[in-house]
Amino acid sequence: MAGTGLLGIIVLCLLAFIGSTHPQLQMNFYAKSCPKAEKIVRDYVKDHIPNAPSLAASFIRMHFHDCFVRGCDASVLLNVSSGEKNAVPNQTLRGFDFIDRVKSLVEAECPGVVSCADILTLITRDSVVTIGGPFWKVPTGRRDGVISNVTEANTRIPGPFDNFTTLHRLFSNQGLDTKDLVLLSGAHTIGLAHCPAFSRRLYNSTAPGGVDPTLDSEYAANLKANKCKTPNDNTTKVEMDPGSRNTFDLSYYTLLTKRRGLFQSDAALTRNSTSLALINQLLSNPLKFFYAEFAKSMEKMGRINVKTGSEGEIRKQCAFVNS
Ligand code: HEM
Ligand SMILES: *[C@@H]1O[C@H](CO)[C@@H](O)[C@H](O)[C@H]1NC(C)=O
Ligand SMILES: *[C@@H]1O[C@H](CO)[C@@H](O)[C@H](O)[C@H]1NC(C)=O
Ligand SMILES: *[C@@H]1O[C@H](CO)[C@@H](O)[C@H](O)[C@H]1NC(C)=O
Ligand SMILES: *[C@@H]1O[C@H](CO)[C@@H](O)[C@H](O)[C@H]1NC(C)=O
Ligand SMILES: *[C@@H]1O[C@H](CO)[C@@H](O)[C@H](O)[C@H]1NC(C)=O
Ligand SMILES: *[C@@H]1O[C@H](CO)[C@@H](O)[C@H](O)[C@H]1NC(C)=O
Ligand SMILES: CC(=O)N[C@H]1CO[C@H](CO)[C@@H](O)[C@@H]1O
Repeated sequence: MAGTGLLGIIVLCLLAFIGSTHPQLQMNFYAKSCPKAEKIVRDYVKDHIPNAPSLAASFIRMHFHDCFVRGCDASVLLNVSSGEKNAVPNQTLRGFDFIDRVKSLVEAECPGVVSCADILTLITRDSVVTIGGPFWKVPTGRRDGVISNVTEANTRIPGPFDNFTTLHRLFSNQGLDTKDLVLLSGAHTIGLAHCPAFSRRLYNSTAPGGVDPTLDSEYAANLKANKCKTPNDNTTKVEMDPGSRNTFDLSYYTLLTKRRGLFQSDAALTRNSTSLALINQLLSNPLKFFYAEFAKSMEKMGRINVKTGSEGEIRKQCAFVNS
């Protein structure tokens, strides 16, 4: 009898342990509940991104913004009047309609099963792979949040004028370290930026001529002559990695070492010795080393404060919480 009692206690402890464990993301979480989900996403991306490769940049940035505010829970996709989309850093995001189309296809296959948070994470990875960039594993099982708060987005997402200390603090708040900061910033090897993100470096520095002395003077002159021709041009877009904005290569890091990083936040990465050493390490290794390290940091970012199990919900439409 004593044996049964002990067994009972062990079983109870095990049950309590399982109950208290926060469910983890897992590979192919939808294998039983919606076996075609990941393939539907992948096929749509493979069919459509080649005609719109610049969306890959928008998606990886959107995923980053999502994860930095209340975890990777698709809160960035919500259309609410004071939501994250309204935050300053969000005003230049594109591709919401693309996500809505993928969600509709997945909903048609298995209604109410696959989260928008997972769909955004998968679209991001598949888009980057489609433009020839790195592959990373995307375990799934994220659930969607119901809160999107513009103030939180503005305070948690780093900005282009932030110094190294601030960047380090904002990443550290998310459980990301200096290595993650350097690697994930490498996403600036693709995509575009609007002039207001950097034109104060061209016009508004206290140095003579108004040009930020930490920016290569030839590059600055070129940007002023051909791109951001006035201090308040809000519409012109500039390649962050000129000449290879759809190619996921190492040239972003090369530019940093030539003082041609576009934002103050890019330039800041060369000003801390730990961070600079990481940049040099990436540059002295083959591209596949960067890809492998980038993959690890992306996987880590994709796990930030995820909602799992019974937390949150599975949204029916990515732009709205379920009523
Ligand atoms: C380290 C702090 C970061 C800062 C301060 C920052 C800031 C910015 C800014 C200001 C833009 C230009 C937006 C515009 O004017 O349209 C931008 C673009 C972009 N960012 Fe970042 N970013 C950071 C980190 C990241 C990370 C971690 C990722 C992804 C892993 C990322 C991916 C991108 C991409 C791909 C674009 C181009 C978007 C497009 O072409 O639509 N950034 N970033
Ligand atoms: C959500 O808002 C965006 C613009 O902010 C718009 O393009 C999109 O159509 C809206 N989505 C829905 C489902 O209303
Ligand atoms: C948004 O977040 C801020 C900062 O956490 C908080 O002060 C504010 O009350 C929140 N707004 C809403 C509408 O929840
Ligand atoms: C970095 O920026 C923050 C916020 O603007 C400021 O308080 C801090 O003094 C700056 N740190 C350095 C080392 O410049
Ligand atoms: C330019 O600098 C002045 C004074 O430092 C500041 O008031 C103004 O807001 C700055 N403008 C821009 C676009 O950064
Ligand atoms: C650009 O945006 C700034 C700040 O929102 C505004 O003050 C300025 O008038 C705008 N410039 C143009 C040309 O629209
Ligand atoms: C570089 O940043 C790290 C944080 O990543 C900090 O501990 C270190 O003191 C910084 N080094 C210098 C030289 O500023
Ligand atoms: C893409 C997107 O949703 N952009 C929104 C960002 O915030 C501004 C200001 O509220 C909105 O007008 C945009 O629609």
